[in-house]
Amino acid sequence: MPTLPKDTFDLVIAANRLPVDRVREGKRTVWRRSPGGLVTAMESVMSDRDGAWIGWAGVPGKAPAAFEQDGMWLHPIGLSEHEIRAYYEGFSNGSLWPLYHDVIVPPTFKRSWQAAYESVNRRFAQEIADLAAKNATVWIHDYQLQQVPQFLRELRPDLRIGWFNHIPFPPVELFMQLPARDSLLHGLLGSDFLGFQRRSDAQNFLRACRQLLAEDDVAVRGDVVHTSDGRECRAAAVPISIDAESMASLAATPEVQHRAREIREQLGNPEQLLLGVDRLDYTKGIRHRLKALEEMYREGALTATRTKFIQVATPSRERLEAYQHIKSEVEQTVGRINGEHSSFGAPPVTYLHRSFPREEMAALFVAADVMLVTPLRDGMNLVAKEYVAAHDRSGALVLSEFTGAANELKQAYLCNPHDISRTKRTILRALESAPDDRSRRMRAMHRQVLRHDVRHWAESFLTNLTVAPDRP
Ligand code: ADQ
Repeated sequence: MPTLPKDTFDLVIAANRLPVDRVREGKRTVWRRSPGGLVTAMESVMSDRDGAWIGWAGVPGKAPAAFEQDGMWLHPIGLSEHEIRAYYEGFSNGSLWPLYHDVIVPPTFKRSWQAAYESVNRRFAQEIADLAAKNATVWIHDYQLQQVPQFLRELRPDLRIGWFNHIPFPPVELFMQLPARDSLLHGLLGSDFLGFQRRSDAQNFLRACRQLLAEDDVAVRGDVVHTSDGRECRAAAVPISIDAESMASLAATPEVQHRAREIREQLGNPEQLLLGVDRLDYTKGIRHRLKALEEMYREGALTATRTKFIQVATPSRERLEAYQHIKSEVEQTVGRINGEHSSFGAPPVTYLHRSFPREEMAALFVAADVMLVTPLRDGMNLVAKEYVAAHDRSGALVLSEFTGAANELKQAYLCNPHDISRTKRTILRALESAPDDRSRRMRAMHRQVLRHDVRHWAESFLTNLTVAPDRP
């Protein structure tokens, strides 16, 4: 069993998941770094500090021993099968996820889920308290850990505590449905700084504090909540981004460029190639997108031989009923479109329900003339930013107004995915736009994403946390 390199750390990251996956290599089980920008962002801020990351290892049972990987100290948290069902699949993804995404599907509330959420949040707080050095900085991530700041503050008042919400924070009219609403607000208020994807998310949180908490408990002034124990907690927007430079340079490699041409050839060299890439989640608007495309093929606005569509839908949360439901709906619609419009060996829609390496994702982005990002609600949407990073002048982005990304990528072809008729017109506009209009839009968005990358995000979160109002 490895020994701790030192007892405590100046920077502790806590997220539901560790940034590694357990995989089998022959007879051995090894840890492999999970793909994604969060790891890159954290690496960039951990490189000059002593950093540790606390999170669930992704498998039920006792926590494996802590270990070091890529210069990060990784400290697994154990979750029992019951806790996975109640804290993670239940309260986090059955209650909070739908509630925080505009109740696209109805949330389910169960008291036993809430109890498990609280007890897992206490465990995270205890583990952080044990690992954090005196006056250390703690960065907690996402909706699964909203009570950790308060529990941690009770254990370790010396720490500087920040929390970042990767998903939207709902309007108070929806948030107030949550039976545990006061506990969650008090939980978050244990932080010095709360980061949100959009200004409106931060405003929603502040409004919830103002309307739902007793006046002798808190006072909200501007973007700061003053608590009854004399502390201050500030809430602001710090929009997340991607490792844009690395996506841009990967997309420019001869291998990826070659693979992009090959993908188009394999599809019979269509005149136009459309692409969608999403976790298979009901928030992502995949059904609405397919409905728009189905009507366009049926009405002849799109021709199956000339315009092809690739939908990559990553498997997600497959034990939950709402996810099984969206999966079968998507599969039925793809089957219907292809059944009606395919010629031999040449379906208009290619549906890929699996994960791909980064290189293949980059090749898909490069190959696509138009990227369709149409969520009904999305905290940010990194896929939109990845597509824009992979293109500096070609390509076009159709982007839902309900994504955080729409606040920054203003030159996209913006759409309301609920309005199928206008979404169809927007897709056509993107397909038919003049090359210099596309190029002007793409250049502006490319610059924006390269300037505001994931390192910029991590640094600005930590700066906000460091300058957060001093505690008494
Ligand atoms: P997600 O809902 O997971 O994230 P998103 O922001 O689009 O959504 O990130 C998905 C990531 O997975 C992208 O980097 C994408 O390239 C990758 N990916 C998707 N399908 C893949 C596949 N088949 N193979 C390989 N990689 C694949 C949550 C919130 C978002 C917020 C992010 C970050 O819901 O709103 O943007 O966190 O804060």
